[in-house]
Order: sequence, then structure tokens, then C-alpha cells
Amino acid sequence: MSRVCKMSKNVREVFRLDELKDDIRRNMVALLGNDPRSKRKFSYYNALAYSVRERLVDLWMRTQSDYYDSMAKRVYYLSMEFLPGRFLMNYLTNMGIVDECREIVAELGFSLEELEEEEWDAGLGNGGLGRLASCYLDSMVSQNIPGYGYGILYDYGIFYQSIVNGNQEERCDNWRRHGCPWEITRLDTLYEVKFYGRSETYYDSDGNVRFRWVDTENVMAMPCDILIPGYGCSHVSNMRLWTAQSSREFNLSDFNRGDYIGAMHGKVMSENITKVLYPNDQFLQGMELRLKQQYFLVSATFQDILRRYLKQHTSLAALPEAVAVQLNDTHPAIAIPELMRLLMDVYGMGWDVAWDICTRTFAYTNHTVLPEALETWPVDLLGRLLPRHMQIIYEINRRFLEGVAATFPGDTERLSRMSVIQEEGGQRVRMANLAIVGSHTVNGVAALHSNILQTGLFRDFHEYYPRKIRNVTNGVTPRRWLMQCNPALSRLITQSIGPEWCCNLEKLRELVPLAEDSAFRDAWARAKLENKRLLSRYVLRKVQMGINPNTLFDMQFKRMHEYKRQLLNVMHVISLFNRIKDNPSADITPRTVLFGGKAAPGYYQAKLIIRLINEVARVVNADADVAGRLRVAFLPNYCISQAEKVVPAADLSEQISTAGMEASGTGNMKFALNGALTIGTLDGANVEIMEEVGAENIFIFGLKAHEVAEKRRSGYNPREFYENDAELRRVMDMIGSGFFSPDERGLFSPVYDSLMHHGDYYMLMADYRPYMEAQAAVDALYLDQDQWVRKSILNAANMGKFSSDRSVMEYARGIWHVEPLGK
Ligand code: 8GP
Repeated sequence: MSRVCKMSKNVREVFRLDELKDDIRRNMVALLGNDPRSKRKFSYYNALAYSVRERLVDLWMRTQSDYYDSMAKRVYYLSMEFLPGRFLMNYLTNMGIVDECREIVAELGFSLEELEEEEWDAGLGNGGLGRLASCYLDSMVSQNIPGYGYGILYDYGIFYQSIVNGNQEERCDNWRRHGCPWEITRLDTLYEVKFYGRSETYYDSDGNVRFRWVDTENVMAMPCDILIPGYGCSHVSNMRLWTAQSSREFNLSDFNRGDYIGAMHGKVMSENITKVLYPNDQFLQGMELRLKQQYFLVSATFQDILRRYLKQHTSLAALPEAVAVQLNDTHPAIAIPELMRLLMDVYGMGWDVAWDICTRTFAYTNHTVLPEALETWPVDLLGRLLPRHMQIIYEINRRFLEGVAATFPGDTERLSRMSVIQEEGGQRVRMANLAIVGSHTVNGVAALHSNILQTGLFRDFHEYYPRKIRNVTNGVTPRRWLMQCNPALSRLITQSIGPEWCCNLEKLRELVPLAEDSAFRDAWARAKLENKRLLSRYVLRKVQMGINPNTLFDMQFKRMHEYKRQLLNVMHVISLFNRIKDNPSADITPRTVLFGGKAAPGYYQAKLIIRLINEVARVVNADADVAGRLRVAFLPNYCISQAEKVVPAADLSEQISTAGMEASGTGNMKFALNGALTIGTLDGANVEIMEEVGAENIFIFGLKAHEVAEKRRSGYNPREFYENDAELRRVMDMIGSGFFSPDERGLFSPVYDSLMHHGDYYMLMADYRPYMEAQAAVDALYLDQDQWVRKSILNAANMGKFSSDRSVMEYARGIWHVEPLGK
């Protein structure tokens, strides 16, 4: 076992907690230049952060030398997005020093929670894909898998959302404006990244034709490390995020010509590469700058990977035995031609040897089947920005299609479907096809999704490479998503079954018998109520609205997208409203329906649905008949730190996407882990959640994925549902006629039209009645609190499978072929 592990035995000694208070004061002065007598929370947060960070640097260095000494195979997780949120409490949780730290901070006159609130979220991602990457880093390091995250340090993360007159407004997220104490900037490490220019042939000394990439415009990449502590601090890893710096020669030549402004312009332009995260979730915006960002990440990362590798190896032939690269979606897939280029043009290998190394190094994860999210780049653009890569892609494709043609002679349609180059509508590079061809393994993120990849989206590839496409169901880290975000419940669980659950989530199963213990159920219900009270206070602060913790908290928090069907939820709310208005004395289960989520700034329909939610909320919340029974709120700026408040307080988790469209979902896992019951379709990981918790403990409704596909084929008629269902008709008419927008009657016509006149692509009309019935079952069950709490316990108890520790071990054993160090 490593030294690091042994050290974690005596936390107080290892982390020098007796000196922490003095260190905080010292950092107030030495690093921040502040008077420790000042009571500025922000300064104290920073001083605490630096003091915590410096305790980990030593462990990080030991971890790195452990990796080095053991010559362990390393995993590189390449992702354009990471969504870590706040770091402070995560560091303290994983170091196991939350309580000690709380005492020390109290002695300085603060509560830990108020200092925690001083931190800005690191919002370097859009949603599920980025958060998954962060959960995986936590699980990798906690299980001693030698790995690193590689990404981009955007100056501006995902935009800050505010709601003004019911509409989403975006403000830029200048999250590092006041500095970020977690970053360790490596000013002395710079790599050159090339763009544009041309590919030139020449003859080497043996008379072979070779290629080189010349006349390029260069930008420098500088790394910034953020430490990732493992739980129990067995190891400390890091994510390495790149920032763009202008290249020196580039400036100097312009300066020498006396063109100061020209030089500065070039500098600003090149540094723009890492300025801003593209805010689209599952929608490709084919901008040149985005492709530049992708190549910037890939080029800098591979220089770093090869530098580290070559410190311990003399030949690149063994690269796949020492390095596993996971491509988080196709965004970093340009890494495939980049590694080919490096191996051939820089290290002089021939095609076949280089290709063999390449395909044994890469694996690719697909996160969506939505066609509008699948990346394709115009050949013109890619060829201009990365001319040598374009050549290599053509050659990869030529050889690949030769193989396909040999296996399926005469099947030209198959060839054109599988080609890396799409011909129709102007030539484009299909990045998914490139990623499949260049990887040894491709995986989907839930069983249903992987099955859809095999039989639908990537069917041709599955026929050609029958063992390449597999499943690894997503997971979430129990450290952040239970231990840290839900102290009340965590305490109860630990008191009842001991602390091992946070490293072995399957242990939660020991809670199953406790569901029959009424004292335990009471304690469980008290923890939930405490969390609901905390959230109510937050809601009051955020949107000046009082909500009643004794009502059913019904939550839908996720990106705004038509396929996620927030609109279906709104239709249920409107139906409840109508029922109460029709019969004001009816006995109904009081509910608070909460929404949160960002819409891509250019996604008109999603923004209109935000507006609809807010207008419906206005009408419902102002109605005297409804008071005390139904309340609706949209919480602005959903982000990780908000999720940490929302998730523990949920009674009901809305996971209601059109079946076949949500690849996995991870919010569904977080909510159920915290004791929410799920209402959902058989989509993504909901299917597996149902298998684990039991069909009697989840509210499943609606069309199944194959039925959706079948209906699309056979012709779907949404009007039929409108005509045959009076309650649905009334809801639709209210939306369409301007009931919720009296000053602008046509405001919601596009919402009405999308369902009634434009084919209702996501089949809300078909699923409305089954959804209403499932919601009625929810209402009935909630009235029987004993049963509800029992099911809540059984949900959490059966979520063991959905730990990201399990997912990461599946990747490690089945895809990366790495073992935990020291085991
Ligand atoms: C998301 C999926 O929508 C979600 O179901 C899944 O849980 C999550 O990835 C993690 O696997 N997909 C994306 O965020 C995504 O595809 N983003 C697009 C930009 C590719």
C-alpha cells in the first residue's frame, strides 16, 4: 500500500489541523494583503481555501511519484467540459475534516456555511456531460486509478441566468474575476499549438516521402492545475486545464515592424481561444472558434502526455500499454488524426504501426442520439484550420472503406452511410464515425442508450465491429451527492449502518430492513423535512416566495430542452389548477412544483417554455382558491451549488423525457439517492433505476422507446388526443388562447402550434393521460406518509449500482485495462 494511504490514518496530524487557524491568519496577510482583524467573509474564504490547498500539495506530489515509481498505466479523460461546482466543501469532505474545520472557522467568528457561500461555482460545462466528467475524476482518484482530467480553463463559464419579467436573460459568468484560490498556474510550462498553414511533402534521408505542417499561426497553451482529492485522501490527482497565451515570436515580428496595434490584435485574438464556453447543450454550433478550442485542448494535452510518457520510455511502440485516452463525446476526437500526425510526421513511424498504436489508445463515449448534437465539420473549414489533419482523415477513411467494401461487396449505400466524409449538402467530416473507427471501444451511457446505438444510430458499425460498441451505465459520486450535500441524511445513514457506504454504495442495501422500523422512518422523514425547510429559506431569499415544507416538493431541474418535456409538467400543473378552480373544496394533495434549468441562448422554444412556466406560476400563485394547495416557482440560475440544495429536499423527481431520447440522465440518480421517488418514462437510466428499486417503488408511465419509434413510422396524430380528451383540450386551449398571457394573447402560440400543428415530435399529447394517471398515484401515495417514507428509504437503499465508483471500475477493467494502484 502506498505511503499516502498510510498517512490518511491520523487526519489531525497529517493535515496539521492544530496549525490551521494560524495558517488562515498568515494567508490573510501574506497572500491576500488583508488585515486579519477585518471580518470580510470573502477574504476569510480565500485564506481558508489557500490553507486547505497547501495541505494537499504535498499529497499530490507523493501521489505523482507513486504513479511514476510504479510505472502505472495512466488514464487521460479528455473533455471540453468539467462541471465541478464549488471546491471548498468537497476538499473538506474528501479530506474528512469538515467538523474540525467548522470549529476552527467558528473560533475565527464565522460559520463554515457562510464562507462556503462566498465561492463561485466553476461552471466549465453545460450539464450532464460535464458533471459526469467531474464525478469520474472523484471516483478515479478515490479508487487509486491513476488518471487525470484534461480540459479548458474558460474565462467565462456557463452564463448566469436571471429571470426578468418571466424571461431568461443571460449575463456573462466572470467566475475568476476575484481570483480562484484552487488554481495552480504553471507559468513555466508552455506548449505551442499550431493552426492554419499547409501540409508540405519532402523526402527524408532514406528517400521516403514525408509530410510536415508549415507556415502555421501559433498559440501557446499554459496549464493550470486544480487538485482533486480522493475520498480519505488516499491519493490526490488533478485536472489540467489549458489557457491560451499569445505566442512570443508572433508578437515580436509584428513589434519589430513597428506595428504595435497589429501585434496586440494578434495577441488578443489568440487569447480568445479559451475565453468562453459554448453554451449549447446538445446542439452543434459549427463555429471556427469552437473547432479551434477542440484542437487546442487536444494538441496541448498530447504534448503533455507524450512528454510524461517519454520520461520513462524510449520508444512510442508501447504507448497503449502505458496510456489510455477516453474521449468524452466527439469533441476531442480530432485527437485521433493528431496522434497519427505526431507518430508519423514527428516520430517517423509508418502508417500501419501508427494506426495500430492509435486504435489501441483511444476509447470514445457517446452521450446523445439527438441528430442536431452530432458533430460534423465542413471539410473546407477543417482543411483550412488543420490541413494536415484533413489529409490524414481522408486516408483513415480510404483505408476504412476499403475494409467495409471487402466485407459487404457492392453495398454502396452502406459505404456512404459509414463514410467519415458526408457527401450530401457539401462535404463534412462526421466526427462520430471518425471516433468509432479510431477507437478500440465505444460506449453508450445506459443500457437502453447503448442498445439504441447498436441497433439504431451506429447499427452499421455494430455489424462491422460486433464487439466494439458496449455499455457503461453512468453514475454519480456519493461523496458530493449524498455525504456533502445532505448531511442530515448522511448522519442518519452512518448511525444506522456505519460509514462504509460512501466508498461502497452497495452497502446502502442494509437500509432495506430499516424501512420496516417506524422509528427509523420517523428519523428519515425528519431529515427530509429539515432539508425542505432549508430549501424553503433559500427559495424565499432567491425569489421572494414563501413555500410550505409540508407540501409535496415536486422537482424538475435540468437543462431546458423540448425532449426533456418540462412542458408536459406544466400541462399537469395547469390541469391541477383547473381541477381546483372547478371544485375549490376538493381534497387534493398540496404540492409545490419547482423548476430550474438554463436554455441555450439561441433556443427560442426552450426560452418560451421558461416564460410559460413563469406566467403559469404568476396565475396559479395569485389565485385565492388555489392558495395552500398548489404553488409553482422557477428558480433562476440552476448550477451545481443550487443542485446541492435542491436535490436533498425533493419528494418527487421528474424524469419525463420522451422514451429513447435521454441517453442516461444523472439527476435521476442524485434525486433517488437522496430519497426522492421518481416519476418517469422508461428512458435512459430510469429503466435500470426501476430494475434496482422495484417497479412498485417508482411511477413509470408513457410510451416506451420502441413504441415511440413505431408511432413515428406509422404516422402519429396528436390531434386525436386533443379531440378525445376534454381535460387535455382545455389545457391546450388555455395555452393557445393567451389565458396565461392576457397582455400578449399570441405569446404562447408557438408552444401550442408545436404540439397541435407541427407534429408534436416529442409526443407530449400521447403521454399526457398516462402522466396524469401516474401523478394521481403520486398524490394518493403521498397522503399515506408511512408508505411514502418506506418507499423513499427503499429508493435510496437500492441505488448502490449508480455510484460513479462502479462506473469507473467498469471502464478501468473493461476498457482502460488499468488496476487500482496498491491493490
Ligand atoms: C448528456 C445526456 O443528455 C444525459 O442523458 C447523460 O446523462 C449525460 O450526457 C452524461 O452521460 N449529454 C450531453 O450532455 C451531451 O450530449 N452534450 C452534447 C454536447 C454533446
